[in-house]
Amino acid sequence: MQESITSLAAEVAAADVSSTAALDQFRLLYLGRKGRLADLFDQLKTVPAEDRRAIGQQLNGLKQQAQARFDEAQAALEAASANEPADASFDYTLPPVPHALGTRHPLNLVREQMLRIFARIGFAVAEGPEIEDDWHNFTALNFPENHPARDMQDTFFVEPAPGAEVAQPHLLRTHTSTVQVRVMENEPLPIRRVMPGRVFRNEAISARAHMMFHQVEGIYIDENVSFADLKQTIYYFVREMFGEEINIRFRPSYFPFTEPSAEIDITCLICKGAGCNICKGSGWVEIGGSGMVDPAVLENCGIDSEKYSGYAWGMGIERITMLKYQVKDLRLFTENDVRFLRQFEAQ
Ligand code: 2NL
Repeated sequence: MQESITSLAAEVAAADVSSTAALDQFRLLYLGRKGRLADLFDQLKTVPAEDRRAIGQQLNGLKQQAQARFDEAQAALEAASANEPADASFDYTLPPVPHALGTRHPLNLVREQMLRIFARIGFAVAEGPEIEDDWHNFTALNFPENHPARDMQDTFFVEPAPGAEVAQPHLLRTHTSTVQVRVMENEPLPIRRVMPGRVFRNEAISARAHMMFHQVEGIYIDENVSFADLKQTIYYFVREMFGEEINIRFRPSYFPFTEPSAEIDITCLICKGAGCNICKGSGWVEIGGSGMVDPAVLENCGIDSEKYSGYAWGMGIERITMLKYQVKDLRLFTENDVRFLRQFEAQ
């Protein structure tokens, strides 16, 4: 041990510290966590107890010596570089290289546009967790116990931490209605809110399906709310988003949480209703779903369904972005190919 310390001290004193690279090497070799000094400190425990104190002091001395050498050399190198003459061949009058700005992601552009439109008619934003429990994602929303969406094939379930006690299954939310449940449970009436956010489904990724996408859902609950109010709200949104000449159509449908329920179609943006391959000849394209909130859902969230009624809707941000910008493949939104992203509005 004694010999190792003496020889290392000699090495440290003689080591090359004349350049930044050499100094870096010095730091790694002698001072680093895996360096030679650290090795010797590790071996200290093998030294007989009666010698340990003296050897320890020597090692500390050596460490200080190495650190001092490093500090001095570093200061000397810095001083030398400050005195270096400027590169005479460099033309300081050249214009600077422009700094390329990024662009806004199309989903973000459309999300904000949607929220701005709904804000103008009184809908404030609410947000909530992406990992949810069974109650907020399914049970409160009137999904029966054996509904296929509750299957592992359709929903990502989250394993509890080892040893954790969980009262109910947890999952990645499959819709942002979870946030609407939280708002109905916690906020005073009337409620007028929109919920943007990520949702997850257990699907194979393709041009038309993804395991992660974005929704904007909305909900309005008050006394005497009717389906006519729902239609007018959606009509206003569609006109603001897509233009005056676009019409809407409600198609009867089914969702566990609304009754009655309707799919929302708009005039095909490509052929303006004449019929083309995008709308499969019908002249209409679907942008989301909607309906009157099922009284059972209101009661589940502690709202008196005799006194109050409401409407709700859900739209996919990807779907609306694809229609608006004629994006043909969902995967473009997550691949971050700058040739795609650069086509959208600058920051
Ligand atoms: C779709 C369908 C919809 C809702 C979402 C909702 C939420 C609550 C209660 C009732 Cl808390 N309804 N949301 C209603 C109807 C349709 O989304 O196809 N989305 C892309």
